[in-house]
Amino acid sequence: TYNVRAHSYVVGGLGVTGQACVRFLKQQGAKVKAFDTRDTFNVSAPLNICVTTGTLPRDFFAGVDTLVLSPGLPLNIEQVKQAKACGVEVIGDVELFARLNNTPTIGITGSNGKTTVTLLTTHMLKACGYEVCEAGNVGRPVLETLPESMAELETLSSSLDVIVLELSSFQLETTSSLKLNAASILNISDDHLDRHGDMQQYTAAKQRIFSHCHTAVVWRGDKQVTPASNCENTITYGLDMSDTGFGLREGVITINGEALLNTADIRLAGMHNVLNVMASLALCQAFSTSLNKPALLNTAARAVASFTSAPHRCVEIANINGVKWIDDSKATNVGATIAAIQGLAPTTNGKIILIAGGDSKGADLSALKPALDESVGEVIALGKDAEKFSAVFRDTTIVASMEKAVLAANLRAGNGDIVLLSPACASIDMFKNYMHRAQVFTDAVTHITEKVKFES
Ligand code: UMA
Ligand code: ADP
Repeated sequence: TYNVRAHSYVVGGLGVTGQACVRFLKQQGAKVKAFDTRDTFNVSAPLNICVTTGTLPRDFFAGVDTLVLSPGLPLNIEQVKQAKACGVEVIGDVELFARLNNTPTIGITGSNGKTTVTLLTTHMLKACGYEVCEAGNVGRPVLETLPESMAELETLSSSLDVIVLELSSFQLETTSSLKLNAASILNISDDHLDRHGDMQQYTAAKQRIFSHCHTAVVWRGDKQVTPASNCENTITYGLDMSDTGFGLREGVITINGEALLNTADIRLAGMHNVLNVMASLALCQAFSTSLNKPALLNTAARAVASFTSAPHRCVEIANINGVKWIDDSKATNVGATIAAIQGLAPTTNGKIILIAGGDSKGADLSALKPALDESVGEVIALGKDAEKFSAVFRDTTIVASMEKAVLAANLRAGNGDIVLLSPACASIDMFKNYMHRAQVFTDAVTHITEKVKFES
């Protein structure tokens, strides 16, 4: 077994992940120091270790075995090169977790739907009576799911029955020994190419989720999500009728051809969410078969009715004079925005006004064109890559701020229309994060609501 105490670590980056790594390693009695590439950063509690910023001294990695690198830091930075040149092993927090974890674990990756499927799968397993915890890219660093003391780690004791991990391509890139009872790549569309170079490398990072996986959950709609490595078992799902795995027949989700769940019971909008529900059901099924536990599909299916969307994912925030204002700020890539447009278009007789833009992370926006041409009346674009929208859609107006975008949308929207904030881009060029972008949007919309009240 892997012995943390026997190693000397450097933690690279002191965001949420890095701080959790330092706390964990110190608790286990390992030797640890850290660097951050930024001059200033915030820590939630004093770390009481040596932290170096900027360029590292030449002997920084002397005597160090392992660099635990934060997911936000690319592998090609100078500090990582320096570590590798000194023979230091470079891993991420998920790999460290993998070497120590003994609790059955489910892994979820994909360009879109990860958080929804992670939270829904967790919700279903809870309903089935399991002690379950979600972690990873969803927000809670994975190391926080391990038992606190070395003694507990060694006696394999954990209070959890199952851990549900949301895994980003950044986290998978540095992971090699993660054993999963069930895993899925939900879908693959253009994202994070500024980090991964091209689609092939981005897909390869995601495929690492299947390296040591018992049962793969596979969407029939895209060949790229089929495991490249051998898994013992496969469960498939898709929106077609199918006698095996999960399928759809006249608005009813089926399992091996038998009716399981009416889609009318799903409280999330759009066909992409029907896929997310199927993926979650399939992961629960895969988890129970991997451990020879009793089937739990009916209980899991019943739990869908009590699951509502996580914030900032296609949520209606206001309805002013017959205009619906929708916050889909979490749509940080093209695939998510296409899903939002296609999911909402059938729900309106009016037009969709799309507020989009930000940092496109090197993405090709032309994939948006068919959805825009088919269902969007106007685009109001903002941020670093606003002009890229003008290139794919004729009726694009560029504005300088979110407040101006909301004012422009309000001028153009009439009864029955939808104003959709679904940026297809990251927020970091103008906002702290996608939550902050949503807040500025909501405040601007509230401002309009108040004006309407005042005037009438
Ligand atoms: N940074 C530096 N220098 C450093 C350290 C960080 O410049 O030395 C910058 C990074 O380039 C990045 C930011 O700081 O812009 C945050 O990076 P980080 O690695 O410190 O991030 P954490 O705070 O540890 O949060 C990470 C995930 N963030 C990223 O992968 C960017 C969180 O996912 C995740 O919830 C958390 O670990 C716990 O596991 C967020 C995310 O945006 C939600 N993920 C991306 C996505 O979903 O698209 C991948
Ligand atoms: P992630 O964690 O992968 O970013 P989320 O569940 O947070 O995924 O959803 C992010 C965005 O993607 C939201 O805008 C949501 O409407 C959209 N989305 C969710 N599921 C899917 C899917 N299966 N296919 C395409 N888009 C999706």
